[in-house]
Amino acid sequence: MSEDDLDLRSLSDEELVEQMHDDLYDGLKDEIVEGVEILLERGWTPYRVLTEALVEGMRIVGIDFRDGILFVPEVLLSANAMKAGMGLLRPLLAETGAPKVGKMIIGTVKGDIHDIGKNLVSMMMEGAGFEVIDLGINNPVENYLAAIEEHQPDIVGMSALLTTTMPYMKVVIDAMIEKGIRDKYIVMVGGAPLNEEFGQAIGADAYCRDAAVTVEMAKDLIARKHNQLARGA
Ligand code: B12
Repeated sequence: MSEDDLDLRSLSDEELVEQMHDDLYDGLKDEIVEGVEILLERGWTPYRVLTEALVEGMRIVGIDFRDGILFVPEVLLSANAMKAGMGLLRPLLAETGAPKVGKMIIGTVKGDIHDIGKNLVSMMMEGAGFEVIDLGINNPVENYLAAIEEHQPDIVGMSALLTTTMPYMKVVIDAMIEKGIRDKYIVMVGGAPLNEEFGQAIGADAYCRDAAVTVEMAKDLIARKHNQLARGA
């Protein structure tokens, strides 16, 4: 590959973003980090870099993975490159200085190791002023229950990217019901194979298709919860 001698700085914004999609596809971590740095230097907002350069690049990777053109080892490299880019953006997105609007615990459910979407949701929620406790991947129901007890969050978030792991979300919600604590918390779920209908069927308060919608929905649900509490008091 002659990518090495390509000077990313000589590219226009549009060319650079296109090059970053290619670099993400090829799992080139250093190039992704450099691309993110350049776009930020050029005055792009962290959110714009995230959505237009990284998330869009990962969308393209996802299509070729689905179609059998890319395989797990390659996608893992892409995911690592994406994470390196996200690492640079995280502190910038969280830098709002706003008072904390609520607390969320979030984790990927048992059997599932996908965490890019969950990490993105965490970043955007932090950026919107939420305190986020990230439980990581492959979480059995016990982890959620322990974290709920320890952190007393406003929101319990679950992520699943596999059709085989998404039913596990109901296991967690049912365990909350059994313990008599379900109604104390807002349960939000997400992940590519989910939809609104699924969210309702398992008894979640909300399904959100992406991180931006999650932030808006979370604010809305917290406000509603506060109103309810105020009325009840
Ligand atoms: C990257 C990736 C991987 C990486 C994961 C690396 C990592 N650290 O995450 C690796 C290579 C490890 C991997 C492994 C596997 N993968 Co995979 N993977 C993907 C891929 C290409 C992209 C996922 C991604 O990161 N998307 C980008 C993020 C930003 O989007 P997102 O996750 O959807 O998140 C957004 C929303 O969903 C939402 N959201 C997400 N979580 C939450 C949580 C809450 C609370 C809320 C409100 C919102 C929310 O907001 C997010 C941000 O906007 C998808 C393809 C796809 N189209 O999704 C396949 C995909 C999910 N994988 C798939 C498969 C089959 C697998 C494997 C089984 C492959 C194998 N044969 O081993 C393994 C499973 C391993 C396991 N046990 O989990 C299938 C699933 C098919 C199915 N119907 O179940 C997919 C759909 C690919 C395909 N079409 O075949 N994978």
